[in-house]
Amino acid sequence: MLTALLFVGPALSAEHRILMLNYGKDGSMVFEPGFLKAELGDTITFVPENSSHYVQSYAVPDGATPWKSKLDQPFTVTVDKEGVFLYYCPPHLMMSMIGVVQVGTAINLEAVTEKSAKLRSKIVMKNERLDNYLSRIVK
Ligand SMILES: [Cu+2]
Repeated sequence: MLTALLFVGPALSAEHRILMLNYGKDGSMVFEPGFLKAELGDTITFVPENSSHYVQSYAVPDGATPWKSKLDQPFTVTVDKEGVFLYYCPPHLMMSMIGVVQVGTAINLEAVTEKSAKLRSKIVMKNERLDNYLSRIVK
């Protein structure tokens, strides 16, 4: 059993990249892609293509490890729990530099929706971006 898991593990897990950009296809101060569907065990690397960005998780599934990267440094996380991760770039939160990663099933959707309402009060520009990403969560 263990051997089988070790054998199939690497073949199934994907490596994703999310760029931290001053300008992307969703506008200025943006993660790209801002919504990502991943599977348990995948790795995600946040790549600071432009400077003055970092990433911090805001809502994570129960038991998941929160994220916090260093300014201007690439940051790799292996997603260790199923559910929705909502995150943002602290210096640009008010400009809607936020993102959503869904890992497997959105088991914590209710909690994320509740927390996102609190996050919304800190956003000054491009409020529709959060709704756009949340609407892409597969229920
Ligand atoms: Cu930023």
